[in-house]
Amino acid sequence: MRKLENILVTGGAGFIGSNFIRYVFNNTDFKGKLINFDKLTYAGNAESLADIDKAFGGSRYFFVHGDICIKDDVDAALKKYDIDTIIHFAAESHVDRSIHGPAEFMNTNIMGTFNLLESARSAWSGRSDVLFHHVSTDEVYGSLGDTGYFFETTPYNPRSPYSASKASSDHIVMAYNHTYGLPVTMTNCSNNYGPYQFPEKLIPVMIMNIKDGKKLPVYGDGKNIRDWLYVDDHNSAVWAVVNKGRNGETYNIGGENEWENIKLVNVLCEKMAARLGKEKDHFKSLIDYVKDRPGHDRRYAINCDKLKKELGWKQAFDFDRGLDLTIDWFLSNDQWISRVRSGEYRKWIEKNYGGR
Ligand code: NAD
Ligand code: TDX
Repeated sequence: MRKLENILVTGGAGFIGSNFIRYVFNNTDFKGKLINFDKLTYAGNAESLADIDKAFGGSRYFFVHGDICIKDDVDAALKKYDIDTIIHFAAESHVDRSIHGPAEFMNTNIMGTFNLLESARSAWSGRSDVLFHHVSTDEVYGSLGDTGYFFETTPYNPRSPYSASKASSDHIVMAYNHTYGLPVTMTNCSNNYGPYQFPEKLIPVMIMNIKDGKKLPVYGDGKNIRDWLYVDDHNSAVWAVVNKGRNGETYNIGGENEWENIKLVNVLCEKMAARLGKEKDHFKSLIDYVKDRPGHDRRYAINCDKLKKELGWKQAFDFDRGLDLTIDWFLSNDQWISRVRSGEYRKWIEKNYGGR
């Protein structure tokens, strides 16, 4: 039986991690303590959880400014909070950045995960009431042609520095389960979207550029396909796996919602036009086909039947509703956006931690 009393969430100040923490406090019957362990890189913004900090800070929610690559940071947090569950979101996550600067991806995603596993192995020696849950991506499976799906059994074939670093970490996690008996579960998810996504990924880039009347950069021919999932649906799946997933198993999570990039950008243009009082096609003239991403994977599509059948999970947000929620969030959170864009949010770290 899993204890699930004191949870360490790595990367909880990022896009999915911050939504996950909010989901656990607001939508589940979890009664224990949750520790958000985050380095606060460019993608980490502790302000994204101001509401949770206000409601639960110091009693059930704690923030630790730490680096998964520094063993002392991890060991100290595991000990201080008597951690029995690690949910590992922390990573360098943006494919374009991995092409321009792969080193940090290898360090954080591979060595950071290895470091966490080592700390967990020594802190939890011989225990079976603990869990290391690893959050991964569908990109480890490579790229699909016009047909077919990624299953849990699909051989790994990562093709970008980002996906190769995530694939490596997935293998190391499973090796710790097989070799040392460390209790682990893993999830491989498709493209997420929703509130608090850092404005470098496709959907927030397009929403914000439309709002500002800037060009909309579509890579290559715009016909690459992604399977989009609302972030709360990812988080309900992770919560289900952490609670009920079988030890040593991987579960695919997907939206069953495939879109060509250019079709999605057109929908965003139309939804924004409706909100900003413009003609339906007004913003489409901003679409700008630009040089393709090197090694750009053509199509991702997830089969998530295992998760549905075994754990009874299903998506709760259809794409229309999820996009409306996302657009409305970005249109009504100017302060978060301007602080993220200007770098102002980083002053929080300077004030609280002397700028480390
Ligand atoms: P993100 O880039 O928004 O957030 C990453 C977080 O990790 C940030 O808060 C950052 O400060 C933190 N972090 C980075 N390096 C760290 C370190 N060394 N020590 C501690 N914290 C560190 O990423 P995201 O989009 O929220 O993705 C979260 C996880 O989900 C990643 O593991 C990613 O691979 C995976 N994933 C993402 C998607 C997606 O569509 N965004 C899809 C599938 C899987
Ligand atoms: O400006 C853009 N123009 C464009 O055409 C951007 C930012 C992206 N794109 C294309 C590239 C992809 O085909 O849109 C698609 C989505 O791109 P991203 O938002 O960068 O996501 P992707 O590369 O698919 O990876 C995402 O999903 C899987 C996350 O960033 C990963 O962390 C996750 O593992």
